[in-house]
Amino acid sequence: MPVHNADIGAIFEEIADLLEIEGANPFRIRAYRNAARILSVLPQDARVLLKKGDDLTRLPGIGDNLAAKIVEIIATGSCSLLQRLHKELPPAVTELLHIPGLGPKRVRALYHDLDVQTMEQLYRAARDGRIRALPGFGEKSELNILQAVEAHVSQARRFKLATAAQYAESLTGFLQKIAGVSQVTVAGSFRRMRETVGDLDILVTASEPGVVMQHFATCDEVADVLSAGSTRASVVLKCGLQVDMRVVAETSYGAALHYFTGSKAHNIAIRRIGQRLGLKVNEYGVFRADARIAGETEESVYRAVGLPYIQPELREDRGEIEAARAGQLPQLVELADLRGDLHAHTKATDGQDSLRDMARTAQALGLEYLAITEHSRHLTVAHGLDPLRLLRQCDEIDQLNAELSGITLLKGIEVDILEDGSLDLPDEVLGRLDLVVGAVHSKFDLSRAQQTERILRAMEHPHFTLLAHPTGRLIEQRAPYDVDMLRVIREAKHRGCFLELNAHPERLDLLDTYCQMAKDEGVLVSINSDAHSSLDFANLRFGVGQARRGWLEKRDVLNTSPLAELLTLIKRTM
Ligand code: DGT
Ligand code: CA
Ligand code: CA
Repeated sequence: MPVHNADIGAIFEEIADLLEIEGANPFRIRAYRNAARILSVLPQDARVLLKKGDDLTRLPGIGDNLAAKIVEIIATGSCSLLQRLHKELPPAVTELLHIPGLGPKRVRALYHDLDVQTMEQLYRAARDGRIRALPGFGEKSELNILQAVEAHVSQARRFKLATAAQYAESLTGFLQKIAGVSQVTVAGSFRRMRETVGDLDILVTASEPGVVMQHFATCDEVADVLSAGSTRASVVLKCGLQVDMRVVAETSYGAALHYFTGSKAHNIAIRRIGQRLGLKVNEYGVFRADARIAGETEESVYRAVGLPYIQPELREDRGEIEAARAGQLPQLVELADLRGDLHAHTKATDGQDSLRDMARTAQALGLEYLAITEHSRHLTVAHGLDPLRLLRQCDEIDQLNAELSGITLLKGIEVDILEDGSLDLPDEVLGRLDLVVGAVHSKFDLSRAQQTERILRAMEHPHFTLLAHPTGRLIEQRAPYDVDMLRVIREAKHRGCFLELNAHPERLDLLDTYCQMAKDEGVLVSINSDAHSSLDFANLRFGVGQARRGWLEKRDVLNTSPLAELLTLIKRTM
């Protein structure tokens, strides 16, 4: 089985952890961490890029050294640097870093002085009172460690949707090649496009279940078989992701798909409706007494309980059943509805590709327009643009637009919203652009009132068009900043501005519940890639998934408008 990007990412993450415990150069550590993050959600397989002869240093965050390591890992499945580090420090030690309050220094001390290498040993050392005696520790920190280990053990790890997709797609391909297999579907939260996935739930129909079970357990991506029966198995992949696989009969495929897609709350609500109609709904079908009346397709299950088909992304028991009953289900937006992308970077700042390459790729994907929105000067780490460089880029865009046909580049900026709500570039410069995307990149910890004021003030700006990644959260890494989103949305309505749904797999921000709020308040949402390379447009599908979870229809999404209409919509008159 192939090495996935996420596997390479996991190796880099471990290298970074071990280097950190060793006290290596912070820049070197950060390079590995960045690369790990990027690879864990990168939609294109590095292996495939390599086979095509692509230069891996094109990937964001990948220099010559890391590119060579990727080549090595793809070729050999491991990395000599990691092996060397493992000779100095045992592998399990890095897991200790995940305990809040245990930095590299303390982990090093625990290992050297108490020979603590695993979570289990850490727990015992704390419980037995051996940690308090170490220099730099005390009774209080020992107690904290004990509690943190307990919390850590009870907390199941979740995978980002895009990371899970790397494994879901290859497992699906693997299962499809087994003789006698006809349908393979990944159900569960993955099918509902939840932003994180606890485990994968795969349904298979096959003429010979035994053959499928046999092959599945021997798939070399599998690290551990938790249980295996004649038609179901649970395994843990090497990356730690659990997979539940079931072979089901064709006649109950729809019922099984419905059941295992969930959510549990949605299922329970459907089952209750069935009960009121005197029906039993389960994973085998819909039954009246002992007679099966539905189950071959999901549609048949819904029809049996008197409802139209409900899209998986809506199945959270958040009003979809009432809407279905009232004939008011939304016609959810689809990837093919997008006509353009309003947030992208080039190598003028921290992107990887030229204006021309970005335009060509967007066009090849069927987009009609692409806004180039570099960072502004305040974001020095991204080599943000000052007025002079921005205006120079505007000239380049004019020239390129004159030359290109079928795609229009729009002139924009991702301008920093400063702490006081002012924008990082002067009015007269912003006024020369087609659109201004405003973003909070600093001071995430302001109070709710201050953060809200800051953003409202930015929106009051005459040229402000679109609020980028409105909550600032990074999935499983950084909580959203505290902001009154309803006020922000109402102000956007009042000012004629828009909100972004950033499709980057680590962001997926606007959150689904806020999409619903924006829709209710009549504010259009723009689903943008925030592409830092031409490969990143592939992330738009995750943004569309989140938008669908937020009940958005084509008409609720700004960038489903054709160019002429879009230009009217984003023209600020105030
Ligand atoms: P996850 O894996 O935590 O991201 O979320 P899910 O939704 O994939 O949950 P999972 O894997 O535990 O179960 C898959 C589906 O199976 C779930 O969405 C609904 C169904 N299911 C699981 N347990 C129950 C249950 O106790 N009752 C009902 N009605 N359905 C259940
Ligand atoms: Ca699941
Ligand atoms: Ca499951």
